[in-house]
Amino acid sequence: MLRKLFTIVTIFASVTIFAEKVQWPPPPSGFASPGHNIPKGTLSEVVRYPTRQYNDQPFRIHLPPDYSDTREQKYPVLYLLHGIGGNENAWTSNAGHAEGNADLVMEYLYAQSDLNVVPMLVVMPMGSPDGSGMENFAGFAKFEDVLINDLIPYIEENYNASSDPNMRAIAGLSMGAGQTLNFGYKNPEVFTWIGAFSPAPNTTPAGTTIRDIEAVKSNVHLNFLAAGTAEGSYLNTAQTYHDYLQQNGVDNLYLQVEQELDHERENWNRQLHNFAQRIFKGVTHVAQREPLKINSAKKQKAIMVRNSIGTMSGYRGIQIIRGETGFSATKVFLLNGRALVSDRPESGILPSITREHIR
Ligand code: FER
Repeated sequence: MLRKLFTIVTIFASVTIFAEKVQWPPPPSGFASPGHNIPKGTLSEVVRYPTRQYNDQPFRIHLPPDYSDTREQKYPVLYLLHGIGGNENAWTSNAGHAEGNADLVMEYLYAQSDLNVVPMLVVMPMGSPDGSGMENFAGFAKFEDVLINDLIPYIEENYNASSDPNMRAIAGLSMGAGQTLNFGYKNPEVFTWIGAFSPAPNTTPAGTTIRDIEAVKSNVHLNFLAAGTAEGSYLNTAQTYHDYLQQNGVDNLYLQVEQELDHERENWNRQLHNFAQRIFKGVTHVAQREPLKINSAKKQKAIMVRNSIGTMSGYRGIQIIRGETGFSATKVFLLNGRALVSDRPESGILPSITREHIR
């Protein structure tokens, strides 16, 4: 009886601590407007990166004030995805009918010294690589492979960006929130901070997406869902996803409900404000951490990869982050295991992966 009571109390405590249905107040007015006396970051023009299947694809990137290409500590990266009618310009202020003002929201946040926001790169890509998403949504699904295997390696190669999964976040609005949930929870060894703002009703159910709930629990540092009370089916989608995570014991879980906000820019700017100030905190670099958990079903695959390592790249189960010529690489990580094998640039030699790395 006592034990039962203890269990109930424990469950109750963990629910109240972690699975909060939060009601953070709206940010101060001006949080998404140009600040006159605050340091500016750098918002790039459109940059194009090569993909294996879809030619060159566009993104824009926001660099924090004082970004340094040579800073020893590499920057964390937030991949920020747009809605169904958007493109690589949708999250930025000079886009006319912007869905959000990520550059201004970030600069405001950095200027609030009490918040200690971690300076980060915010990458805003086009999320439908063949443009077909508008007709049948299929294009948005194709972006998973492009994001993980083309864009992320490009960013880590061309900016002073960390390739530590603990330093990689994914977030988005509406259709981009659907992508965030579909890609993020399927790949919790790639993305470890997840934010879905007004997720689209066609988001794949959590029970279908999540392949390894234990990996989600051990890897993902922040599970953030949000929607406005005037949004109907989007709020319902956020609530349903939240409930699944909660029922399956996922903590660090938040559902932010915005009073009276609809499917609108103010809503998404607020969610970026709420999300970005909480990410990349409280984790040490992967080099100092235990390997990401990998379950036994996946171990076999990883070992197989090791045996064929000299002959391939982009193999399912392993990702070569910084390929040089041939199969030389500076960083390699198992898609299904805790990353990082070597931090040293080693020309011509792949760092060997041993059982140590995939336990
Ligand atoms: C839906 C599928 C996608 C839907 C909305 C979306 C309302 C996406 C909306 C957006 O990106 O703004 O069924 O129904």
